[in-house]
Amino acid sequence: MMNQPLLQKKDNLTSIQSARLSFPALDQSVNDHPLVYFDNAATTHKPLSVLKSIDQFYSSYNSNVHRGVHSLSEKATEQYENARKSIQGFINAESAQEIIFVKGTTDAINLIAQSYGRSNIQAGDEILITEMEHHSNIVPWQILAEQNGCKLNIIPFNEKGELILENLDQLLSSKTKLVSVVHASNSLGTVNPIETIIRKAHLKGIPVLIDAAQSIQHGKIDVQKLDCDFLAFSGHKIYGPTGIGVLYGKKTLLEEMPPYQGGGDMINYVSFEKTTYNELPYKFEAGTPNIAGGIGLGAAIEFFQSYDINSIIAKEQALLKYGQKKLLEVPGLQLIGTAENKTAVFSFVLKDIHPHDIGTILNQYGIAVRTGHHCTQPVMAHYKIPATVRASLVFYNTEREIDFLVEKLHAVNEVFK
Ligand code: C6P
Repeated sequence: MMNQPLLQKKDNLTSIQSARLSFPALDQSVNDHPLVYFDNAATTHKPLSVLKSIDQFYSSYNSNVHRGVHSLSEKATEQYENARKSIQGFINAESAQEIIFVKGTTDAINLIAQSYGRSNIQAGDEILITEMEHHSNIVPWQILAEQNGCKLNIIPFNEKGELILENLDQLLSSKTKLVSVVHASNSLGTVNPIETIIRKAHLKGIPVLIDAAQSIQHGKIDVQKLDCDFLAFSGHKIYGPTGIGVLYGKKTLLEEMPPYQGGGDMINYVSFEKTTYNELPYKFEAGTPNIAGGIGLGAAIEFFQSYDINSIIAKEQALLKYGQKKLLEVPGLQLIGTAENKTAVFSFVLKDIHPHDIGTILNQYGIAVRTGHHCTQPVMAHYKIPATVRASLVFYNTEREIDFLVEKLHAVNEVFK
């Protein structure tokens, strides 16, 4: 079945189906099979327009930003700042000053922990997170707790992988100084009702940070409508480069926060007696930034916005429904994470076969999945399993690829019979 190419290039495709053609890396064979790339939650592939934007930067106007008066530096600065404006428009931030370029989601959360956290959260105070957080929304708070004696409080989830919010009002206590929650879980796929959480936290005057690493690429995020106080995402999960991401913060909060790192570009004036800091967003962007990354992320956002978001959502949800049905045809397969509202993430275990063995066999057929704890060990502890196999899909994936995965999972079962 899979001897034909996965994509019939001459088909009369609609734009959402032909999107796949924009990704050169998808058009290759791995272990003599057409690549089936199901590791999109780890990182997505990059469209040609993103690759070209990076190439153009380095091959024609490579220069440092915010420093030179020469033409190349001016062009680099203009492109880099244009990317910031594209991101502002994309998430509907009120000002481009609220868009801080960081390395990624992890970097953004650490920035909040060390800047906002150290100046606003004290010993005995609480930070409320959920049981399904990625380690990057757990460990930065644990480091803060070691530094200042604050505590972590946890919203649990049920067997389907949905947050249990009945006790939210009690969990939001007078000690709670920040809520930091994942929008979509990377290991379960669950999409959390962040609107409710934000509304309830705000009723008690508690700010909310949203980890949008696994949601930014699957829908429309409007930070003003959500009214979140901070939001973090990584460029590489929304078709952009690695090493670049965004921290959005409300200007009033960012202005009050001390810098996280010191160095070039984040200052206004330096003397040995007193140093003053630059305005937003530069106050939080010390040193030469990832210029090519920022420009590449701008191109990725433009690429993403060139599609109708409702068509992307519809395609991904159709893949989710199809995959849920087909995967359950594999004897002994158990889906981990069956929330009503979820992204096209299939985490599963298959009998007592080790996920790494399954991943290794699938790779022989050119199928790329992730196996392990997915940096969510508390989620694995909840289900009392060490690891899962995770197939994570985006809109360039196809039902035929799911069929091929299912076919090869039957083969895995045969191997371990
Ligand atoms: N999850 C995954 O395979 P960084 O590494 O900083 O770009 O993103 C961290 C991060 C934060 N929150 C969530 C919900 C995430 O999924 C991730 C990254 C990848 O699931 C790599 S572990």
